[in-house]
Amino acid sequence: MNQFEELYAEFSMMLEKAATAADVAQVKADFVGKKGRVNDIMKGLKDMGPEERKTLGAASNSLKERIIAEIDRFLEDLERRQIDERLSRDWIDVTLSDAVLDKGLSSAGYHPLSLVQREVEDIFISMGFDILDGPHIEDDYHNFEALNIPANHPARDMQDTFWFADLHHLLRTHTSPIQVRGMEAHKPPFKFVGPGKVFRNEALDASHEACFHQIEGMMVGEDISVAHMIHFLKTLLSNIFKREIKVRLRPGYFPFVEPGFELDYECLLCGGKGCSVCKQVGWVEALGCGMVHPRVLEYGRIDPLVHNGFAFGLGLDRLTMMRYGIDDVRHLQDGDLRFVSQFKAY
Ligand code: FA5
Repeated sequence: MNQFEELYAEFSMMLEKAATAADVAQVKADFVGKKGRVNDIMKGLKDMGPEERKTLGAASNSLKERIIAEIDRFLEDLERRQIDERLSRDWIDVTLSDAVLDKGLSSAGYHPLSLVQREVEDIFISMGFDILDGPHIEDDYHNFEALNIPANHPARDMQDTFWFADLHHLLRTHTSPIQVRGMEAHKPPFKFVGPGKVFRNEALDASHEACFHQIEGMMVGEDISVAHMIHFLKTLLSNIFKREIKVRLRPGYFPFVEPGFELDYECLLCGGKGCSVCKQVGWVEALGCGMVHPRVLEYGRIDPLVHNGFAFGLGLDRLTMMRYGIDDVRHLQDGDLRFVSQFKAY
């Protein structure tokens, strides 16, 4: 019987030294494995008398059970210790400010276009506008026809379109189809803005991208006037720039508005002196706008004798450039982290 106690003591000593699960597996094999020490004793039982064999057999079985139970307990303990150790090493205090995190870990940030888009949305939300969305892949009807641009109308050439092979679907060339979808979904009075990506097969330069961003706006009700439109656009610009900036409104042609206007900013990059962004003219086109054409209201199943409204389509990339003094629209989407990481705060 002493032999069992000695074996158990030896086992305990070996187990205490085990640092990993592999060490424990080795101890287990050495003591209770097929070729282990306890089995060696059991093999010796066959040469003994029946009484002795019975007592020693029971004792070696119970030793084996004790050892296995001890190993299981040790493994559980080992796992818990390893988890505790990892937790004390790998942790992050999510309440730390950006300033502290920036010393070692980098935190995610917003793209300048998203920052400006959110600012514009917040300003319109505060004035009671809803936010609508629309698909990037549009059909001819929503992008052109319902906006009073029938097939073969020369205005289709104003925007170079990426068509799909079926010649019926296209990548939307402006956010104006959101007007059509807005009218389909809502009864007047309503007012909403709809931001998003738009696509045109354009020659690229400092102020022209092929994939850029607009935010559409539309308000329909009774007795809406150009004065309402100017009020909302002025409120937008003074909130975004937080100071008076020079703008000019001039007549502009869009088949879906009448009368139509274009609004320009004085180029904030050169102060109006002339640069590559404003093509040396001192002004940058900000948006197109006007009073919704009666035919467009009819396409939206709104009676133009009862209701009228205004709409605008604002270029978000150029607004972002003016807001942050960015001198080339192509910086916005070339994926250079050194550029985007300058804009983090909201
Ligand atoms: C339109 O897209 C009309 N849908 C706007 C509109 C809506 C008029 C509702 C009336 C009523 P335009 O093509 O001018 O219009 O584009 C509007 C604005 O998008 C421009 O003023 C400019 O700020 C911006 N923009 C146009 N083309 C580009 C481009 N290639 N890259 C970056 N911004 C552009």
